[in-house]
Amino acid sequence: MSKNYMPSKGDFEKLARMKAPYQQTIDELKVKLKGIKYGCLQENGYTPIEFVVGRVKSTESMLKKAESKGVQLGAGNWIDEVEKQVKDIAGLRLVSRYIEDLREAQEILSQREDIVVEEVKDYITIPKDSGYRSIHMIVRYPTYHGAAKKEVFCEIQLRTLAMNFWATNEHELRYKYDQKLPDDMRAELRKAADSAHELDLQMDQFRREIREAHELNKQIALSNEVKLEEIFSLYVKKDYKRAQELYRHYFGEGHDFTHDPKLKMIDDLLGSRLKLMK
Ligand code: 0O2
Repeated sequence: MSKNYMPSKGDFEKLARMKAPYQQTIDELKVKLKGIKYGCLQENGYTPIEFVVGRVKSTESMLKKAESKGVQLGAGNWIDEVEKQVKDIAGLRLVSRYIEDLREAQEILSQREDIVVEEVKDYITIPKDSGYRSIHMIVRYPTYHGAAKKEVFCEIQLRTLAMNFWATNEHELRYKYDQKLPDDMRAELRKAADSAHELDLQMDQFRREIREAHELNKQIALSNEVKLEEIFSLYVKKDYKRAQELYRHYFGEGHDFTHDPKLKMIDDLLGSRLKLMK
């Protein structure tokens, strides 16, 4: 925080009021990002998003960054200036398994109508000097806080699990050493960042195979669903003989639907009734 400026009690109250729509933005966008995750899982059995976390920037960190961007704390409409200059007051982190998943998530976000992408900083293509890798998307998002509409900035960081692991460790070390990491530790961290990236590139090669397996499972589940529907419609029409024949033909005795709760329920109902019938 500024050496010369100490926010008054009134300033802290204003800053807390200013932050409220940012907290709301995080809450809303977290729900929306989880909507992408579970929608993709439902549709494809696969999601490019592993998990999402969010935070509102601490007042101290926010004022420090505002100062570094030239905001004169305490002067004129300085709180408005802080909001204009510090674009990560609301911050979300979207973590994926693979780099290609990050690109897919980035594409999905770029096409949404409820957020406007203002800027993208690609620290995967060009990592920071520390070794930090991530994609930062600065987006504009409309909140309806109270009666008024307010458009706020939000930074969405997209990281792989490996990038996130590295960044979390590095962040804590920086904190421990009060931002002044010893040179040898800085060099070791840089090496670790490159190793994490190497791992990401290796893992990307497995991604396609894993997705193909999910696609295959989806098709099997779909075709089983169609078969069960066919048997069910015969059962409803009281054509028990044909229903039994088809049931045996398609599934015999050796099928297992435990991995799919919906199919298992239908199968339990139908299978037990058909088996009881002579
Ligand atoms: P917090 O939670 O804010 O207190 P700028 O162009 O300067 O406006 P940019 O390039 O997005 O912004 O990066 P900036 O402002 O340096 O950092 C924003 C956030 O990115 C950081 O938040 C970190 O979460 C992450 N980050 C950036 N660089 C590094 C890095 O070298 N190591 C790690 N571990 N994280 C980094 P704050 O400010 O740390 O935290």
